[in-house]
Amino acid sequence: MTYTTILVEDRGRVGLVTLNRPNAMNALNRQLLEELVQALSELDARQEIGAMVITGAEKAFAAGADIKEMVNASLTDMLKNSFVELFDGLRRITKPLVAAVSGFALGGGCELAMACDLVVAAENARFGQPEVTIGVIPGAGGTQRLTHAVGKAIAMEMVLNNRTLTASEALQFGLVNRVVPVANCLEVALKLAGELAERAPLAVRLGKEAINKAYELSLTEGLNAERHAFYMLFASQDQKEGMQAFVEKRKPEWKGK
Ligand code: CO8
Repeated sequence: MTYTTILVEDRGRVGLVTLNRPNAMNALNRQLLEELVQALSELDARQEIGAMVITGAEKAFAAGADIKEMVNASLTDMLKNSFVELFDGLRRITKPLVAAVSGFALGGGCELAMACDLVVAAENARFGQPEVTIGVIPGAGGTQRLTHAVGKAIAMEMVLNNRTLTASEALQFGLVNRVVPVANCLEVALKLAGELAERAPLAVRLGKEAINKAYELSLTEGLNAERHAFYMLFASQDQKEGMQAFVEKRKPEWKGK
């Protein structure tokens, strides 16, 4: 499959997807979102790939949904043809997604970073939900995932008053995993994703699923789901291999089975 708005390459066992609309600050239009979800789904299906990294450019990870594409949209257009639903495709990705964020992560760009499982931020990263400045609100998680991540007080400031967070504030508020110099951002994200790709694939998949359930379920339901996933792994060869390798003091060899 050839893409025009993203670049896709293998970096060892990591699939790297680079948003590539340099003239539009990587604004997320329909085509980009379609290509992104398609590329990630293809990488997700490949056994030799264990994790994916999504990155942008040094100046902009992504400056939001494409305003020029939405400017004349009617309510009916948004309901019937909206590209915003494409975002849900990200939730179907089973392997870990690591965002490497440099520069602006605004609006849909911030939402894209938050839809990833881990975020490595460059020191120049800026996170914001500026939709209020163009007469709308976030539409792909910016009131939900953001509030879970940073809490009500900061989320209110960001969504209602366009407060942007620096990389170190984002780290302090729990929005990102680590902050690194701009020049190392992609390298650190690839290393992190490479480590995840070397771990027991079924355990990583079920761990991701279980953590995401914490957003949706009560504690009792969540603990039950976690316990069932834990038990389920005892049907895998990797559980036998992992525990046996520990007992034999050797490195496990994962099969993903
Ligand atoms: N959409 C379309 N084009 C954009 C966008 C955007 N979001 N952001 C930047 N561009 C374009 C500019 O129009 C400009 O194009 P041109 O050269 O043709 O005029 C080019 O990118 C470079 O941008 P600037 O000249 O503005 O660059 P600056 O360095 O001066 O400023 C900023 C950079 C601060 C990032 C500025 O471009 C900006 O404020 N951008 C808009 C940010 C914004 O409001 N984002 C929210 C958009 S709405 C949204 O995301 C809703 C999410 C809903 C769900 C998402 C599903 C995907």
